[in-house]
Amino acid sequence: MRIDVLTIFPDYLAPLGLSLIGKARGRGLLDVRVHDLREHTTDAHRTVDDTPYGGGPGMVMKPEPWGAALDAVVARGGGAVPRLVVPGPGGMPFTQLLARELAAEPWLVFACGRYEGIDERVIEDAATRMRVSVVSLGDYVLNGGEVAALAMVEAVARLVPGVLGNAESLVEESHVDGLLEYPVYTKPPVWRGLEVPPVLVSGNHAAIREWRHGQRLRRTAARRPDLLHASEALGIEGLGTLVATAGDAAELGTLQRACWVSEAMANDSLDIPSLTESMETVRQGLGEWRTWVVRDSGRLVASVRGRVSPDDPQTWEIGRLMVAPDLQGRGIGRALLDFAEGAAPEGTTTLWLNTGRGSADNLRRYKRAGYRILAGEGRYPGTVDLTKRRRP
Ligand code: J9N
Repeated sequence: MRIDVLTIFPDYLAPLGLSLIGKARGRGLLDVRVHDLREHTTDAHRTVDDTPYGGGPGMVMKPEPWGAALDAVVARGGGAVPRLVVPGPGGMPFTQLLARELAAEPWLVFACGRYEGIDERVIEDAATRMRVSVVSLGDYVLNGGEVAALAMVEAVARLVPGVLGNAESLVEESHVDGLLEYPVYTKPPVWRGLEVPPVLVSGNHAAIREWRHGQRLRRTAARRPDLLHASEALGIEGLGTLVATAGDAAELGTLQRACWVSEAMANDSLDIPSLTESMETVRQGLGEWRTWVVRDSGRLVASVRGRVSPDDPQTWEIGRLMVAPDLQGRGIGRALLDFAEGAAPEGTTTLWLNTGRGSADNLRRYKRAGYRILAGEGRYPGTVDLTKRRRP
């Protein structure tokens, strides 16, 4: 892989001569060339910046040295065309996914800007000849693109086959399966009075696997809740404490109107209790069913309810399963269904629920969850009943 870096501070990239990247260069796996942008100036002062048109603070990098530098690099490519990466706080986020994409390219050019940025026409002009990506390392401001380029080159180069030796295994897990890594320990077994978690020296490999997975979940919830599915981040596990009360009725009524519009459309009918019932009826339902709500920062975003059937003490009825429209598709509904099933009391043998005959999405989800449609009309006109054996 070939990498060219254009900068007014070539010394900033000196670390690329060290460690594994340096060795990979020595072994011919990486061809990294750092160029001084000032070599492409034509005035005695080697000027690379000027004041911004339209006013404002700071200086802008002049287009001419950049145009000449990029032309010179591309001219030495023997007809090949590089992909241009421009570090900048306004770019697309640099992620492990983008690192993998860049690692598959034969040739990258990094254009490191300083000051308030590079004249936009440089990017516009380059884009007529090559793929250009403005890429941000994160939401903070650096003095220039050099440190960002250094980080990106390292993240990309280590993915190039052969760059990492056998000793330095490819650890990508943290940002591949979406959870942070578990904590690691080595000898001595006690250090400054702190013990290594006993499970790690137990020799019980199944227990170690489970402990590590639990640590990954805890860490991710604590440090990076944004990486967890909403169903986990919202703490569905703790739903037992979120039993709805009369104070939730207004929000529940509002949410169910929003959630059942799609059902009205799927069944070509507005005559659906969840859509039309009065707030008084919603409140009444709270007395007749056990209702659970999920709140996200105070906002009621999902709910489900369950009860032992008034007609059959062996049947656990589940109803009003709903997730706010903007949070659907994240597994919250499935988690809530699991939760409501798990709340079925000892002695019940059948799980029961009901949905519109035309509610194709619901029917698909319930079938996938193991429910089967009962023959004939459901409890309400235009609906079907579904049941599933409760696992003991
Ligand atoms: N992520 C990021 C890039 C930058 C740059 S590039 C050139 C100046 C500042 N800051 N933060």
